[in-house]
Amino acid sequence: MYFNILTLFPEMFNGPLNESMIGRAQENDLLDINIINIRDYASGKHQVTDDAPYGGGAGMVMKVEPVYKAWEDKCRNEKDSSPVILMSPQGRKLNQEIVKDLSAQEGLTVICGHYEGFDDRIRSSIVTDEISIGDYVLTGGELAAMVLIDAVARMIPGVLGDENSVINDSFYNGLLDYPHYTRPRSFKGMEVPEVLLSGNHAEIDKWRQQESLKRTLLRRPDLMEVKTLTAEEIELLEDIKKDLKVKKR
Ligand code: 4GX
Repeated sequence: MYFNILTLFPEMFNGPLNESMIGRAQENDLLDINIINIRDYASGKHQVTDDAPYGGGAGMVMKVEPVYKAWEDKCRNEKDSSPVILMSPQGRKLNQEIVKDLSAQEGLTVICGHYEGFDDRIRSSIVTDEISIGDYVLTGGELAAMVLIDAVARMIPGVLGDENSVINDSFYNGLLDYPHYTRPRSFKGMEVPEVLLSGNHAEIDKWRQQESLKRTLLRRPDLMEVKTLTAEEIELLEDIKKDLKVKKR
């Protein structure tokens, strides 16, 4: 899979995407990240990329032509109609379902805005999707783009060493992850749950499923409302609810 990133701050992408899993994925040619400097497409001696807003008011607006020219030169492709995503707080809020859908694409182009915003004609000319990483305001779209790339790239087969790690993810089955433990068995008086030491894999699976359900119910009840539960999960959930009532008393 490839990513084209249109940005005014190409240097920002150097660290995060060249380390760890995403770094390895690029070395192994599973992932190709093309950083495109919008400033290279700005005209005039000063290569200006922003300007004052029509109608007045504070702040600067990113000009449309440099972004359009960069996209035309490096991203427009007859063979591939990959989405052009604008990172913005006005986009649809990113979640694992969107991440999974995007990972099925051959490539993605991601536009990172700075300043107060873009000339809106960026939207009407090239943007096909607008994504927000959450309801808070960043200084630019670069960090948001890196979050998106990281989440999407790890879904590409082969990027994570162990294919199971995606299947066991938080959210993969719509529930939060269960608790994990490793050595030592005892740490400052806190013990690893007995069942995990039992070697009984049916019991271990059941415990993990139950802990996933319990965490989701207590921490993210909003996720429980949208999830369709299996008969087995409904049964486990009844036990959990009974157990929680007993503890309250
Ligand atoms: N999730 N920002 C983009 C500039 C901007 C404003 C409007 C286009 C249209 C953000 C977020 C985010 C701050 C990135 C404003 N660009 N991006 N930037 N939350 O807050 O994605």
